[in-house]
Amino acid sequence: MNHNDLPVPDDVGISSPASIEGLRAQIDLINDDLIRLISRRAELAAEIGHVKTLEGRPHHYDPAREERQLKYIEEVNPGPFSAAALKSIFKEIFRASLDLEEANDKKQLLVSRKVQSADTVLDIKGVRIGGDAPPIMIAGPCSIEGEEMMEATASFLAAKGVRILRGGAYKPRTSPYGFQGMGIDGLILGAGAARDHNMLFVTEVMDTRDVEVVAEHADILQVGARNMHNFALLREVGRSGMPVLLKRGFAATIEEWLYAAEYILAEGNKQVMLCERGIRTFEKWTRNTLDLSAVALAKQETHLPVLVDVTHAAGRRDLLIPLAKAALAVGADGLHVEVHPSPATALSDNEQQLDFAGYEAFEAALKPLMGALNVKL
Ligand SMILES: [Mn+2]
Repeated sequence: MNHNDLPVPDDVGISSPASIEGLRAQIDLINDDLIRLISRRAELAAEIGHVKTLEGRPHHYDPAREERQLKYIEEVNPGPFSAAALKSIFKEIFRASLDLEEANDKKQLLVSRKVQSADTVLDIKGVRIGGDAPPIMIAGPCSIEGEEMMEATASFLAAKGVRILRGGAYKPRTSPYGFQGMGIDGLILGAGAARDHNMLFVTEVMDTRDVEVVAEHADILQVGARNMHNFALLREVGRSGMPVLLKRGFAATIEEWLYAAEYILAEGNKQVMLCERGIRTFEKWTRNTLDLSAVALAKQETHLPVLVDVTHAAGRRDLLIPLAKAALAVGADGLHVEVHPSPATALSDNEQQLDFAGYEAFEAALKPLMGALNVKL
């Protein structure tokens, strides 16, 4: 018996049945290393995801980066795996990492119900919006055009129990030659009319430079559909600490809309109302397509009040009542409708604003539904 025949310990044998155990033990150790390394890799990926979100990049998938990594893996592959096999293993790791990046990050969104399960209820000078509060009505002209028309509208709406008066002083018009609004004079008129009738005043702010002056006159700052992606403006209205009515962009996904709200909340301002106002589709018989599933989803995913602007959704008066009913049925916390003493002569949106008689019919049709919703079903 020479020394080669000496019994060897189980875990270093290579030809006895025990040697399989030995190899498996080595694999187990490698698995431990792999788990540790993959987990470390996942932590880094999640960190990258968070940075991307903070930079306003909701889409985390970066195909160019993935392509470069796969190319590198192919180049340094020592075998015995084929390049294709090794790449498919890594693709699985990439996919799991991306899922983690996105899932983790969504969990941390301040707008999410995962962060706050209870509804946010705004209380603006005693006017409650969201949660168990009855649906609210925001009404008023598209544009502020003068003192008389604002006074007439505010007086009419206040008598109807409307607590929030709208009116545009800065108008984002499709054409640069369209009526651009009265500016600061409009703010003064709108705020004055609202104050005289114990109403809140909401008006759009379009420019970061105007946030301060609009905040001086308005009770609620509106960020319009065309500015939903204006991240500097979102941050600025966030910093203002004022209640914000955030309209959904007409080509914005629900996710982009919620991220826009996140910008405001990230500045420490939780007083945000979301407002669906119709999205652009292939349909031509309506100005926009009212996306009611977005209302239901936003209610489900976020704790913020969700309103529906029926005026801009369809862009036609004959659909206002059915769309408003539908909005309340899917859980909208309020409605937004444009009312003008004389829509035919209005300087903007004259095709779709309601006159006083039209508003009376609108209100009468909705009252039973809004009344029913006063009691939490
Ligand atoms: Mn309008």
